[in-house]
Amino acid sequence: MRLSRIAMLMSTAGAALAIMSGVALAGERVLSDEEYATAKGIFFDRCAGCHGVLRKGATGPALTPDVIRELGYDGAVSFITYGSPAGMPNWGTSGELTEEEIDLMANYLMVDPPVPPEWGLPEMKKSWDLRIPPDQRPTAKMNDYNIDNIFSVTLRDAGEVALIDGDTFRIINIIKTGFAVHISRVSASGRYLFVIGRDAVVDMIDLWMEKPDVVAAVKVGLEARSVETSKARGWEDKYAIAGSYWPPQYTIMDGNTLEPLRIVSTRGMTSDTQEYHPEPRVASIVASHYHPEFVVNVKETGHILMVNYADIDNLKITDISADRFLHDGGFDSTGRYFLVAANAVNRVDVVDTKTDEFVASIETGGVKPHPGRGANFVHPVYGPVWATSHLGDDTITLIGTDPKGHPDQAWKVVQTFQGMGGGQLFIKTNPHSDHLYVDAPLNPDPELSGSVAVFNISEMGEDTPQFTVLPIAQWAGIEGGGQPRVVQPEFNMAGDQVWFSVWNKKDKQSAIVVIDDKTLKPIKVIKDPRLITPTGKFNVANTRNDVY
Ligand code: DHE
Repeated sequence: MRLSRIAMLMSTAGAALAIMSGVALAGERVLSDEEYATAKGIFFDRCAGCHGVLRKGATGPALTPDVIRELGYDGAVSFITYGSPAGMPNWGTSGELTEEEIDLMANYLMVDPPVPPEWGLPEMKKSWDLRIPPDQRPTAKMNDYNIDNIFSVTLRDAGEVALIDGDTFRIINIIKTGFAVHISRVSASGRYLFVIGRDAVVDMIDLWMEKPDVVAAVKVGLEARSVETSKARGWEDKYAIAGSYWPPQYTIMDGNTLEPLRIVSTRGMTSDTQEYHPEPRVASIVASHYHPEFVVNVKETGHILMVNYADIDNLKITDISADRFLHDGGFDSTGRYFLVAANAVNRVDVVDTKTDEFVASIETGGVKPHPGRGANFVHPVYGPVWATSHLGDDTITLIGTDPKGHPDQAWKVVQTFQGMGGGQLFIKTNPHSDHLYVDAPLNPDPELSGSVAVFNISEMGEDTPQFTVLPIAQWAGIEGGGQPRVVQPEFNMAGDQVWFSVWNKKDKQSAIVVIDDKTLKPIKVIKDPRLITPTGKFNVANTRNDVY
């Protein structure tokens, strides 16, 4: 019998004992094997990302049995059903989980979490699928697409990406990828697209093929969120890297074949109290433009690792102590400084990718900063700034990013103002745009989660800027109901159109709405039965060049 299974039985037996000894909470019961497996699957799909596989907490609070028993069965059911303004989705009232499933989850959380197995080189090598070796791939672009304006659209619950031609709005191909695919990134040359699933499957898509498709795939763990490729001069397309949530590690792969080359564990001590953490997950990863380095952000322990890949057999890692619970982030407009949200402590940390030094830790003034990659623009009063929205409230924060031209404001909060409400996830602009877009897909109010706020950049002053609300979900004309959430604004290559996903449940209609950035009017609604749960969209040119 496998160890995890024994632990599971012991946990279940422990809960049974607790119930028999009279400390059972109203509604609490022992789950059957089948129910336990279902609950384990739901936890992996819906909860582990925020709360951790071992449930020790990160973006969301710890959910260890002691915490849940304190909260009580009814409290747990209520939280899961209605969510919270601090960013917990309303799984019940949105129709995502049924009452039975919520009952399962409340009971599942009363017992210790199962510990998943490790995943090393033998497992990775076994999973490695080099479908088309480099010497059998096209030697020139075989299609007429303007590949720089292709969008890779995450079809979350289908485990697919849709490649959509940004010039014609036509779907080029729907490609099977890892389960609950998360993000796409583009190689420095712009030829290859890398996609990572929550199940840690990396797919490499060749955009030069007549019909772009997967040429290699590998599974780097059991759960993951980030993938990136080498971008330093002389190292373009040489390596790819993927960060795993479980096991907590990162894997450097050959950039042409995805052959796994080096695996580095991130287990270790927290940066502040220097205590051991068994699950320091790898959150965002970006590629330095200055050195042959990847910037690897380790969530639970708060380390920013500058991983120098110049000599893959003798990796040199600069380990920068930062705040705990690092999550997502992006570069400033010059591509030199990387700003990353330490979301559970309401801070943004800055590192200099030229000197490999820690620059600042900034309290954002809001609850749980969540920038995506953030938004860079020139503020009429404060000069170059980088903006983040917040998951836990309606705050939008601008941070000065120009230490030479505006030294007094550099790495300080220069302005905060309000968006539509809590549950904001992504903020975006473009060098060609005068608009700043902020979504709120996790807001429990369907009116707000179906809209986006737009601010005029040139009208920003010292006073609080006002915003216009665009009813994107309404423009999509969704038939058949659901709670379609508007998520992740993404510009086209020219920076004159903005794409929004209208993300509905998997058995409901979803859509992509494209607006004209100047007039703020819809110019296209892309609907197709194959567009199941669209979320992130990654324009090749913007993603490749870190334009946001
Ligand atoms: Fe994401 C980026 C993790 C939930 C859509 N998400 C990221 C990154 C991380 C992350 C670490 C940064 C990757 C990088 O830059 O290398 N996301 C997590 C979670 O742990 C979390 C909170 C819970 C989970 O279970 O996964 C989570 N994310 C979501 C969603 O529910 C979203 C809204 C829909 C979906 O597709 O799953 C979602 N995450 C995104 C998107 C990005 C992202 C669209 C990339 C934004 C960008 O502009 O680069």
